[in-house]
Amino acid sequence: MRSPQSRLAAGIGMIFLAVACRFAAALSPDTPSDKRPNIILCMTDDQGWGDVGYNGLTKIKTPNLDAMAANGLRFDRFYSAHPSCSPTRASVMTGRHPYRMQCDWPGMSLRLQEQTIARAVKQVGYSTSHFGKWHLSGGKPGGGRALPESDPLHPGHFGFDEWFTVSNWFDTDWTFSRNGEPTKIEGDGSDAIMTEALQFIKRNAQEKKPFLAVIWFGSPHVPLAPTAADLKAAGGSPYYGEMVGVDRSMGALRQGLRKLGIADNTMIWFNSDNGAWMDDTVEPDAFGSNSHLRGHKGELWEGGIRVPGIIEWPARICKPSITHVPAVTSDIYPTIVELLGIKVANQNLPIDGINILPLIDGTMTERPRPIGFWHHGERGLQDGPVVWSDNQYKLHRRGKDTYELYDLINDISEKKNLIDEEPAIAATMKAEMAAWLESVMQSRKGLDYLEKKVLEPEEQQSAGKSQAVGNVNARENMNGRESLTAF
Ligand SMILES: [Ca+2]
Repeated sequence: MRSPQSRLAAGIGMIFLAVACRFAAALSPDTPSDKRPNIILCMTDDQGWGDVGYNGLTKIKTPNLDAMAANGLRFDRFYSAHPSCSPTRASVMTGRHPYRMQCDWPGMSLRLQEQTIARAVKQVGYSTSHFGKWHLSGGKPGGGRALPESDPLHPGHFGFDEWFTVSNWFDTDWTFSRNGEPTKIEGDGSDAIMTEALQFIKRNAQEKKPFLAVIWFGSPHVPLAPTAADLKAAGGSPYYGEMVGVDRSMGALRQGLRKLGIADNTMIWFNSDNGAWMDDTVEPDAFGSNSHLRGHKGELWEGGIRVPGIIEWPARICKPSITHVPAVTSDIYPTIVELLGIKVANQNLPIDGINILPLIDGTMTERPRPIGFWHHGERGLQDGPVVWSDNQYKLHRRGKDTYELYDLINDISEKKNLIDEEPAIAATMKAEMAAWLESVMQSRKGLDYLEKKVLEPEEQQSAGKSQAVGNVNARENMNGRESLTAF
């Protein structure tokens, strides 16, 4: 039995906890900068749902990701907006489905006419920086190149003050671009970008300036080239050797934040960009695990799009929990914009994501609207698979007029097609899916932009500049278009 003193101490502790939570809750454009939360968006490359200790991984331990999950909000149903790389990245940047901006495949670029999360947070005084894999500048496929200052689509053109970036994946002993300057870093690639990110974080913490750090790992994507020590720690598995580096880096980040005294009011959002890639011709699980989920990277089965997802933010998430409410990478933009009370001038609508602050606060028990997924088919977009997924049911258009329906609550592995058993549910979802597809097709033509068209690449350069200036002066420049917060 606890003594009155220890009960009193526990009570005081609870009061402090409650105060800490309220401290972060009320934000407006006038909130002083030292009270604004820092935001860190971390994303792995091709990590499967089952590639983390808390989801049953036993090949290696992931103590730091497990600790984050145990201390924050752990998503059982976090989705990448697309089953592949660049398109999901575009959704993180914009809150919109990547097909609205024709970012259809890995290696395709982001349009400068889009608003980005970096441009938005700069409007309320945030420092912004990108670290690691960018993959939104188009160009040649293959290993990540150090983007030159002359690249028209490097992160600096999308609102990032600083960048330590490569065009695509990277591994051990890699050459990154520090704001356009090639810089070779020996050792593990995840350690390299996290060391650089911590320097940016430290500088801003010392200046008491809030920041956005976007940290996009190149692991555990192929080719698999972990350090010798990480390979050994993973029992000889190159894939899991890369995951050892990711987990260690996340530990360094959490420890660094604590050391700087800013861990409490820093939101760390961690997720993967698509499910693990599988190849039936090689040893099972050589490229990761989607656990009991069907399918893999490149498919709209759950294994291609349901990924590890965690938000750790002690000042606001006072009570750690696991949520089964679906969330998606497109939610990141509207959530942060709403959190910081930003009125984005000339916001391109529609936004596909939703503000999930109520989920973070524990008051959202169901997702208010479904999530749409779309993937190119062999003969083009119209031929490709489409998914319309709500809290329970998932409608999967597998071919032109071929639909399947799954109950994700009772059939997580998508084994039983209910299309004939639930005609009313299928009909409603088909109609909603058709309307969403039509809306995406309109966006592709550029109808969401001020110019009502997609500009030519050279014209986009100046659009990017005016978009950035527009955001900086947004509070003076609101011109009557609907703001994001009204959406
Ligand atoms: Ca990927």
